[in-house]
Amino acid sequence: MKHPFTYFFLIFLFLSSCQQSYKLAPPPEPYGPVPTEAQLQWQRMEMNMFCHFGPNTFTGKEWGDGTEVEDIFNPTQLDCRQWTKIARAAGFKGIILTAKHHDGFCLWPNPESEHTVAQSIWRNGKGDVLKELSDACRQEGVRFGIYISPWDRNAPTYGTPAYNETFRKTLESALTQYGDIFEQWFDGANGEGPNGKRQEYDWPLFNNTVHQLQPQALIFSDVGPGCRWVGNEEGRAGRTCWSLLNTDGFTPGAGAPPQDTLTVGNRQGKYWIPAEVDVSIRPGWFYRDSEHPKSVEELMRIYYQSVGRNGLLLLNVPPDSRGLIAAEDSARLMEFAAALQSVFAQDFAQNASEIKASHVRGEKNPITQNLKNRTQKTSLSANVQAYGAANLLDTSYHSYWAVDDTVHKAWVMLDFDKPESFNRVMLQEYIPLGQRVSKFHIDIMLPDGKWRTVATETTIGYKRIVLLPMCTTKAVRICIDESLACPVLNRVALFKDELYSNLAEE
Ligand code: FUL
Repeated sequence: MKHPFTYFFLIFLFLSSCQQSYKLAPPPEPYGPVPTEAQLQWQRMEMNMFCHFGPNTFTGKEWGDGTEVEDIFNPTQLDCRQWTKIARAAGFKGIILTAKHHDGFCLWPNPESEHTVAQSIWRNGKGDVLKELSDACRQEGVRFGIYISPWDRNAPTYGTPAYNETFRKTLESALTQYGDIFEQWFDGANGEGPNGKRQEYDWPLFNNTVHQLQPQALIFSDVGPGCRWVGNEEGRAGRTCWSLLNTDGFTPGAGAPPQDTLTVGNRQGKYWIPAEVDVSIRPGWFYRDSEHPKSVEELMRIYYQSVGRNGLLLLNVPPDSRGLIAAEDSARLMEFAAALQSVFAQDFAQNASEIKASHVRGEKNPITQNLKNRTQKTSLSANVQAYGAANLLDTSYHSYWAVDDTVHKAWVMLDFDKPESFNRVMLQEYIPLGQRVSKFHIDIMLPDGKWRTVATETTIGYKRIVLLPMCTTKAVRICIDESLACPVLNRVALFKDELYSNLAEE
């Protein structure tokens, strides 16, 4: 007979193991800077449309010099509903319009300026593009944003302190008449005005005005504070792309951090300022008959290198001089949308029979979750329900796989009954808790049971789509190798791009 102490000891062990699995570990604390609710909503829009429209549409210039006569702006068939319908059908969630480009011409009757639609022949000076587009956006369920260039080659006061106040009033006029604005786009360009002088911009005044009048609007500039320029106009976020940026001591324009820093962001940066990737579907920002839209393949490359690299894609589709998006561009956008649909319609990770995690928050041992009867959750411990790797496969944004705070290296593995083929791996970090992962790799299992590494990458962020050669395998493993705090992921998905399978990480 065993010593009674042995029984006590066994009972104690049993009870403590029960406690281990039934007591829910608290969720991970946020790490570092995190997005505001508005920044999170913005990031989840993923693709927005940019519209460059104004006197340049009629003169064929990229930068008007401010001397253009107002009557040159005369779109014969303006129909903003056509723009918003196309935007929605193509999958864009918002539209940003150049309300005032560097030439100073305002697409709305701005009382602060003598160089606006009100002075033009268009609709006898009664037209207002901001009104028409904001109404069309509301009708179509697309969010509305405004680009206003502080650089003004027409304003007589440009280059004097008085201009900052004129610009503040200009903002006030644009931001108070057209409903909710989701993004205020500030161009950092700072050239000379009509009197040959440059302006010293009062950025705190401009930003405060936006914050006051449209508190939910994100301010875009080279340095944010809502979102940042990605540092190029080629449609390319960094293969490493942090949503964090150090901006103390920097300003938009010439005072911005180097462009490659904007492309990559700052690991452990001080502020959450995610990257926005602005690029034009055409060679220029404004419409020209002689130019043509990019191919679907190029648009897919841009998608993978923007949305697929933790950026938001702002694709410029410039309306023509009729005030319509050209048929060629519209057709190209529909082909692009169809290509995206063909890739992302089927997630092959959903066919997995099991998912195994090296770690699950609050659990001592690796956990395997059978995916065949996922509805039967009752047999799972509270921790596995809350933090298990099966959460990576549901489409609920707020459920995630998490590990203990001390664990910074961990893997998840998907097992299939029969081999699956895929060439795109989509990963998402649960960014409401911060951006954490700084290095990961992907392995596939070879027929002999050995693992082969098919990708080694760095950041994930809101979304990372890794481009692989076509893989056919019965098991795939995502290994987090380095993370600034315990990794927290909310999605793993596997897709097949057969049309543009030649696109690779570069
Ligand atoms: C730049 C401008 O100079 C271009 O004309 C264009 O508007 C682009 C989006 O931003 O800074």
